[in-house]
Amino acid sequence: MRNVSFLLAALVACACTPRDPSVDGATNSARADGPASAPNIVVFLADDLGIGEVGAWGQLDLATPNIDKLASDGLKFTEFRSSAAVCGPARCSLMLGYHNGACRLDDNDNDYLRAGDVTLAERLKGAGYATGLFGKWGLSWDSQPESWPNAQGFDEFFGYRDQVHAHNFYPEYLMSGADSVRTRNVVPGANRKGAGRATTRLDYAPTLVRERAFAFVRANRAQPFFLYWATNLPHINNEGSRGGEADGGYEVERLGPYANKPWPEAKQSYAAQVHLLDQDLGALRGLLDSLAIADRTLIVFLSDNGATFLKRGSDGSSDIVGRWFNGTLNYRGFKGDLFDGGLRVPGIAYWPGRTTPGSVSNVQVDFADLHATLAEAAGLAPPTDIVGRSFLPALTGKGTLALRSHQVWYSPDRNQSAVLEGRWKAVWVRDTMQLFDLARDPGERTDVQRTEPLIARRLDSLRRVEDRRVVHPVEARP
Ligand SMILES: [Ca+2]
Repeated sequence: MRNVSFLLAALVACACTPRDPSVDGATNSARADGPASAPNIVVFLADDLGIGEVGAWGQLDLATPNIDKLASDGLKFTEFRSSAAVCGPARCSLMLGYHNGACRLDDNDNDYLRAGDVTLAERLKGAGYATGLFGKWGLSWDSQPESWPNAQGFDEFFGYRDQVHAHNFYPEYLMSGADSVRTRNVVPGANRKGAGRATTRLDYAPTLVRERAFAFVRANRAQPFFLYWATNLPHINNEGSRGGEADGGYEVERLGPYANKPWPEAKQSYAAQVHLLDQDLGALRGLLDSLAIADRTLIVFLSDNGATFLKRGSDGSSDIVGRWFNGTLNYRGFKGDLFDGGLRVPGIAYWPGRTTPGSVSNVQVDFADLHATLAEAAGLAPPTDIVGRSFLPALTGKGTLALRSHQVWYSPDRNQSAVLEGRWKAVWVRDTMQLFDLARDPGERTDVQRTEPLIARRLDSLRRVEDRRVVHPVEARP
């Protein structure tokens, strides 16, 4: 009898062990009152927007009234960092909840998501959400259908599967699910990923993406939805910038409020892209209001990395775009760097009735933590099988924060790594460490290893532990 009981217990234990956390974990831990009480979740992710380019962070030359309004209605983060200094790995961390070294991709396009990976979309789908991705994915290879958005938890997808394709604002096609949808644009000499510079420009991709995102919201107004709006604004069209065109690769239909500014056209065009991004956010909030669902919708606004370093100037200048509007707020470095100029992003959360209007939080969090937070906001138990930790109490003021003790970053492209633990940040360039006291030196100018040897040793050992999780070790690279 004892043996039978033991066997029965073992069988029950086996039946309860989640094989696929995206389904079982979600079902087991969904709130008792079901998904009907769960908020809609919107992640509005800008592409290469610098923290200093937003009015809520002090910008005066660019107007971002809708982003600013979101911040004054909700919660503004002063220490939100991306999980990576470039697009792909940042998005990977949001989807999988790992730091970028432990994610599939620790650089753009150097890997792709696998069927067994559990994305945020899969978790939310398991909690009863309709899931839609509109804009840029960047986590797949075209040859690997298991990595495509619809195989990674998204019911609907419209936009760019490939991040290089997303450089092009007037592409000849966009992806709708697994299908290619032709536009009226003509891009002579487009590369195999659809990148290039259009000569016939009739269909502006951000407009098409917005229309599909809005259709998704309207169609799912009566049930919880997860809208991941990953716009490619205000990224540059890298290929489009190489011919010395006046817009510098910042492709807009019109210069809007910046047409009469005494700036080079490239700078005007970039400003107009930021304007469009801001308008899109405002239009989304208008739609949520008109559908009477704004009060049950959590909106998170972010950029995917720091202000860009790209040098573009139609006048032959070698401007760094991130300097046009002090996009890094004088933090050190730009996109691509693991100094704070590459990592700090404008982060805002607005959840009516939960976040306090006009509040500010200094929690040190990143995209992996957002993954855990949004899962918990959806009513799921905060995932424990990832690196990220939920900061939901920072949004709601309820519960106890249990954040990670430290954060870590890897940039194989630049041969950099970094660890942040409270006020202390270590950055390695190749194998050489620099240690900074961000409380005294937020610009990361003064190496304090000599006066703080114990802290240097501790951060070094923290990174060595994290090194063991890295998917693509530096030593293995050609
Ligand atoms: Ca980016």
